[in-house]
Amino acid sequence: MIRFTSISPRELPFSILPMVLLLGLFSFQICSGRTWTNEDGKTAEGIAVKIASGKVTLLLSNEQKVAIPIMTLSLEDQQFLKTWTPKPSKRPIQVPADAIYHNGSWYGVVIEKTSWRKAAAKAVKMEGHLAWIKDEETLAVLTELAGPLHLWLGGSDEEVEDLWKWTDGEKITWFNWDRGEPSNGGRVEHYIQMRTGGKWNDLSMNSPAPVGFFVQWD
Ligand SMILES: [Ca+2]
Repeated sequence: MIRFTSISPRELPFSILPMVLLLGLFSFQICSGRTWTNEDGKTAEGIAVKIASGKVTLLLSNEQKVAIPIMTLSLEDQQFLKTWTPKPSKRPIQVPADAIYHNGSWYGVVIEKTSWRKAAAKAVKMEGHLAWIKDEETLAVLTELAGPLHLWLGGSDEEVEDLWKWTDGEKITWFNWDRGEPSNGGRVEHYIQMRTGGKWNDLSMNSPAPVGFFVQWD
């Protein structure tokens, strides 16, 4: 059961209204949001900032974020989302200026030869994480971002052989392995790299092949 926070303008205290109007001058995106309706007829004002795994993340006008299964929205809202591309929110301070925005996340490349583990730690230190690729669209974005570079991604099967997970613990169900991969060469290839053309390969922790890594900020 999905419940929207009830925030219809009628229920806002009068004292808040001038503030909302004032904020409107500075935060165009929030106020240009739409009214979303769920299957129970409940409504919420907000903007969609991300679409992933069948869910849309709404930034409500009270600044709460909620992830809602798209199937539970009204047909009109579902139709709207089919032709809509999430707009970037303001670039967070920790995200480098040359990072690119896609569907609710920012992506950057760090050129530095390092082990998968150290790359993962560095990405976290940068207040992000090694990038995850969970759909075709993100693959296309990162393939272009990488150009000819071989880079680490945030996925491994180091815990259980052939049980691939992203570093958020999510089981990987969509892959883009290169031909003949994953090969688990020497039985020590447990970490995913992206090759030129966006194809994936499993490599050992200290493989010298990647020249750097992708960082993702959500
Ligand atoms: Ca391999």
